[in-house]
Amino acid sequence: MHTLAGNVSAADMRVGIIVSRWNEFITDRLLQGALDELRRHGADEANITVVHVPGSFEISLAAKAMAETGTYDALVALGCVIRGATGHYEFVASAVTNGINTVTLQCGIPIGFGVLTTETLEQAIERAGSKAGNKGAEAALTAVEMADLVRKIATGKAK
Ligand code: INI
Repeated sequence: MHTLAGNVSAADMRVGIIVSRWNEFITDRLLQGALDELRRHGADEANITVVHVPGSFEISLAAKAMAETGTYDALVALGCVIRGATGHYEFVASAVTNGINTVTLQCGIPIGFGVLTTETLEQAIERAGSKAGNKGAEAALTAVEMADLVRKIATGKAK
């Protein structure tokens, strides 16, 4: 039997982070969480690139452009869409979700999904480094694990 699973070492990973400026109070905390998690898992600072986009709607295009350079092992998408604060919540939330899914499948690159879609600002705060953890950190770690797993699947080697 062969068993393959991804490790969470970021030591040799080139990671791109796309972060939205909308609700920056929240997304900056997601970014700090992601960076902290990558550092704690051995990432080399020189191998991390942070790209800022206006809103969550723009994340997918930036992710696609980064994926197409072929210079990243993993991407992390960070944004925050709050229902109470926007009439077009559903459109922005579904566009970024579907867009990221399309990029990850079409380009074959893992993308950690750290886009908060919440009812209220309070829920967003909870997920950005308070009682519900930091979804930016979780997304970064997931992206690293998946990048390692994809490598292993491609080579058929467990290490
Ligand atoms: N973008 C977000 O990331 N979060 C939001 O809550 C939000 N609201 O409230 O509208 C939002 N809108 C901007 C959108 O992502 C685009 O940047 C904009 O529509 C221009 O394309």
